[in-house]
Amino acid sequence: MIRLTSFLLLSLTLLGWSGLAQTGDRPNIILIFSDDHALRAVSAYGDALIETPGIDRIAHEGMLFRHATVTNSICGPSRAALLTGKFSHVNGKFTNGGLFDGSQSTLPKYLQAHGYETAIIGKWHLGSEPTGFDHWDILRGQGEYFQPTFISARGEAVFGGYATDVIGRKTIDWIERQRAGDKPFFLMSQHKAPHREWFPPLRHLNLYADTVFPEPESLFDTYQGRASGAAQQEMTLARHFTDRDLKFLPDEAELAVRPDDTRREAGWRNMVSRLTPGQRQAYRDAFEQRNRPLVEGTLSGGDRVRHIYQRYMQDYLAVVTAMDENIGRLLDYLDESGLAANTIVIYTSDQGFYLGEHGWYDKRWMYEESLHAPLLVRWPGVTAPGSETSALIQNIDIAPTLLDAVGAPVPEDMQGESFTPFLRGGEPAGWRDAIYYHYYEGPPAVHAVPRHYGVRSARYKLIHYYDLGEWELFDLERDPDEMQSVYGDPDYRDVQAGMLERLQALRSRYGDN
Ligand code: SGN
Ligand code: CA
Repeated sequence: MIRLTSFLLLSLTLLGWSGLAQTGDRPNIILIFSDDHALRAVSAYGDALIETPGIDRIAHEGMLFRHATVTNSICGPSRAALLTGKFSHVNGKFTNGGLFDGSQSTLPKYLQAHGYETAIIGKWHLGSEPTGFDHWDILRGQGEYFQPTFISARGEAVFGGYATDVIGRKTIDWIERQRAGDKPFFLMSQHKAPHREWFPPLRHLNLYADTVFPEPESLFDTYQGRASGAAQQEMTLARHFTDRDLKFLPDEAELAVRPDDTRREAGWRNMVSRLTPGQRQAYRDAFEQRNRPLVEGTLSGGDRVRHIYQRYMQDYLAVVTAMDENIGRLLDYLDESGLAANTIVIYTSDQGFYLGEHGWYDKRWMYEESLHAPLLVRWPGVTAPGSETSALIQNIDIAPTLLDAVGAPVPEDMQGESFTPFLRGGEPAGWRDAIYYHYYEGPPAVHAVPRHYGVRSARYKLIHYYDLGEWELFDLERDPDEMQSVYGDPDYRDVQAGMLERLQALRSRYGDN
């Protein structure tokens, strides 16, 4: 792997160096990116709640990463980390608020300089206008599930249909008809799915209506044995799951946004008003009976939470299924068009998600479910089909990996590492033995998860909630569900000291002060 300073890179580009790289062997790259996709909702990971044959194909024909982690488990910051190959404190995108500084050097810009045609379609959610893309066609803000508004260089336009299908169609359409085609391409196909409030397409409204999903063991977590933040968050199925999440649709007369609506209420009314009256009726028909025990209050305590959990899974997983169908369709298209053999396909998400573990939905924590994201890579002729690794990977590694994979120099200031050696079947010596994490969107932001940073090794995890002055230490081998912190436990004195040292070493290595 070659590393060059960004200054040198830019100079080479200005000198027309990129124009020399006109060989035919640079593969196309398609990065399929979703929003909030938990590993337990990808069947390739095993023990999953549903089958995802489309996504699984990428694993069966490529490599599955068991420990792909994010640097900051929230939407905008994850996307910024992926684009720049840098932590939030370096790329400046700490929370979902504020704009991403698009003047920075990013993966698509480096690929452009390397002779690639670049495009992004779907959810962007970085506030500022995309830079580094020859073509961009993005959802406005969080985006809507039905009849979504897209923004492109030509302005705003509403597209009829279900967002996941629209993004799937636009993706294939760009590859087939819109791109110039005289260069290899880099395409980011980015789904809104399966983000809250998990609106399934009409064809799947009842898909899982009769399925009883297994409950996670920690569904009724009491948050003993951990720092105080775990009990004080606002993301429980029991107390914070809303009528919106259950799909209690407002009456037709209540759809218009009102002056006194909060941002969230306005967002909800906008979302619902995007459905046609017929679609809203189909929603009411599908969910009325299933929601009745909750409306009528006939359930209480654990039974009520169990019912909410099942309702949550029905919708979340139906949304995943629709996305999986579109991913399957894209892979079929690559086969039919003959592009598959010379195209790297990656599937990942901006982070994981809680599917009832600890009694929760949402993400943000450094705990396993939201720290991990699915990561599957198919690189025909290079990566062995059906291979997998447990190496500790981070989302900041994706940019250096892709540059390395196509023979482009990896800029020196990227903080991630290329994991192409794993994709080529090797086990590189000296690969990182711990990852660093920092989450910044503390209370009063939605879900009230305290700010924290931490380190995770293959076996242990140390977390510091610095606003609370509290710590947690988990032994993931003995306590994979992270139910009992052993911070301060004399049996773990040496482990704790070692992890503290590693944390400090990583903070100083990455310059997070
Ligand atoms: C919305 C959601 C939250 C979610 C954030 C961030 N509420 O505010 O539940 O945590 O987005 O999500 S909603 O009722 O409006 O859906 S992120 O993926 O964009 O980071
Ligand atoms: Ca997200």
